[in-house]
Amino acid sequence: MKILVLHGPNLNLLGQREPDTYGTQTLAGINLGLQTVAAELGVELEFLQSNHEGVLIDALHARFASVAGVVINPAGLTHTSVALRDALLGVSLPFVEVHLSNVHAREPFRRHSHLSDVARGVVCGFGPMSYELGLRGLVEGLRRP
Ligand code: CA2
Repeated sequence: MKILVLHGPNLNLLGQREPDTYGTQTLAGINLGLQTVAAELGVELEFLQSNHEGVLIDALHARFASVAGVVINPAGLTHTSVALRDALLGVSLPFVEVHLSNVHAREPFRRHSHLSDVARGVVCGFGPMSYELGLRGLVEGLRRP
């Protein structure tokens, strides 16, 4: 089983800026931690980070036939992107939305997500562990008969 892990805009800066909000872990470190969980679960991961909405959408179009589901941190696109929502619905892939920070404890505009109501699940506020919990939840759900 292959899972696509998508990281949205600015997450390439992790570990270099705003450690009080997003922690000190780099994106490479998060991906490495996810690889350990994936090995335990017996699944394969494919990673992509992009600062461009269209690149993320193109990746969904290109990969939907070869992956079983998606773990996505849509970053700022969470709160703005109808196009990303349409793409996730369009490819009919089960996905989990994850956030490092607790978006409900921050500015009011972060409380709305264009994706949450069509996600299998949403995990936020646990730092890099949000991704790991999201991956575990997604795979467990996909394996349930
Ligand atoms: O908490 C999260 O994971 C977010 O998805 C992060 C987004 C933010 O817009 C969402 O509301 C919540 C921002 C990602 C920006 O990442 C940075 C990392 C380091 C330095 C600056 C930005």
